[in-house]
Amino acid sequence: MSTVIKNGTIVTHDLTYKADIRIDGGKIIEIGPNLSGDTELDATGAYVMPGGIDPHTHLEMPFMGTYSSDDFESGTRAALSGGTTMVIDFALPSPGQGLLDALKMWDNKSGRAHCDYSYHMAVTWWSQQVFDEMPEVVARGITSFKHFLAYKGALMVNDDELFASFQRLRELGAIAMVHAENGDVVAELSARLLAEGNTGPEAHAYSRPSQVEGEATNRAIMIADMAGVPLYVVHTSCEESHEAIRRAKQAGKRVWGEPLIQHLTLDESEYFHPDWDHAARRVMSPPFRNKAHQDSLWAGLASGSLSVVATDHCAFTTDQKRYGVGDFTKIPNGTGGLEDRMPMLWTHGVRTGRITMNEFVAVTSTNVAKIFGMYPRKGAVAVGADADLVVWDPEATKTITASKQASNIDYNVFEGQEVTGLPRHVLSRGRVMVNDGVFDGQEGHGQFVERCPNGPVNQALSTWKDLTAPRPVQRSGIPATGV
Ligand code: DUC
Ligand code: ZN
Ligand code: ZN
Ligand code: ZN
Repeated sequence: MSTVIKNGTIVTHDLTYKADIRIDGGKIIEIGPNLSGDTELDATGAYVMPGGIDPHTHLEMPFMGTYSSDDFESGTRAALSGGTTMVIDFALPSPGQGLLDALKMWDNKSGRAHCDYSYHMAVTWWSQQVFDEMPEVVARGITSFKHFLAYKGALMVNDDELFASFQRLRELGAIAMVHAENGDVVAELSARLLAEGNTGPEAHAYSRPSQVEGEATNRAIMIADMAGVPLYVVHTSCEESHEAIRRAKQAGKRVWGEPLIQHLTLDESEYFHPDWDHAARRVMSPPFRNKAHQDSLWAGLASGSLSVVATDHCAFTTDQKRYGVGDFTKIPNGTGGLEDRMPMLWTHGVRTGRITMNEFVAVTSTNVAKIFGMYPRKGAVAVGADADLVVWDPEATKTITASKQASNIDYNVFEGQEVTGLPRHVLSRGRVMVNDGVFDGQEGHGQFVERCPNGPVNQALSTWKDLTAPRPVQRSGIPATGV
């Protein structure tokens, strides 16, 4: 029983051409002219692209005294509704908890997913146990490990721990990831702001200036260089961080930056909105920035110095945001975006001419698959690849509104935005999950995707010297006698 997508224009990260696609057994089995199948999906006037992959979500995650309110069911329903066919979520051990124990917790939640998924493992503390459990995590196909340089006293790791973890990852052929903000400075600025009576959501932005991100990004890049591990910097939001990544790339280091659709399209003025709820709903880390930083991020996507557009989808209801009334440091950090990433990037990126269609595919899908060791099974329109596809209608429009979203929260940070470019059909391993714009998913259809270590791009940095190799001893430590 094959399915054929007919009359569309295929758009990949490097090619645009007219052809039909035949799918069977969840895979693409043929690409060519005039195909027919048992079921046909019409792609007239549409583009057929690899489904989006969002490498940065936090579904049902315990955080800041509560749980993010989208779980694997609502989160992946939101993803598919917007043309995203895979998510990589963060398995987050609480400090003191083993990595394998955290993985069990994530396995218990992810069974409800509509689309395929993987995890990154977070390293929220450092110990012999964490060191010992890392190989088994990699053996399970989880080949990327995230470190928080912020959230002091909770998730933050110090530089000695970071260096130890990075060296271990290099041995295992895994990728290091960082949330790059200087947690010590953020803690200091936050305490000062609160003492001055600056308790509202705008103080969240004051407490995390772009310098804290630039400093931490550069520090992580240098430590990764000394450890010899490739580095992926999540939610790159500012020029200082982008500059550090550009410089590293120019020096031949394997470092990638990931702007979020929120940072590309929303700015810091949101925090000065007179309505407390409006501002608090947009509190996330790093905070939204000014137009100059946004321009820097768009330039990075066009030039290739930034590689991926993600969401950091970590949604909290207004009631949850209100935990922080009177103390901005208690507002749960996070915003949603899973359903809106692709239409927002198409509208503000492709339709404005800032990026091409092929670059759109690269930054929403193919680059993610390549960096995280699952290309060409994912992120490709090619014979043998999983049939995770989106039939994209470039002229379809809607106004984004919380009342029609899949996400389990009562607002949307993009409320009222008109978008042009929407999925007509979305397929997950060949099963049609969105049909003519209507969601028709299947809870539990999603499968865990094992990823490869030592993928083609996962090599040590070009400047790497093996710091663990013995160093020559030049002379004894004792001065010669008679001097
Ligand atoms: N930033 C957020 O805003 N939410 C989740 C975690 C993070 O780093
Ligand atoms: Zn983060
Ligand atoms: Zn995150
Ligand atoms: Zn099937």
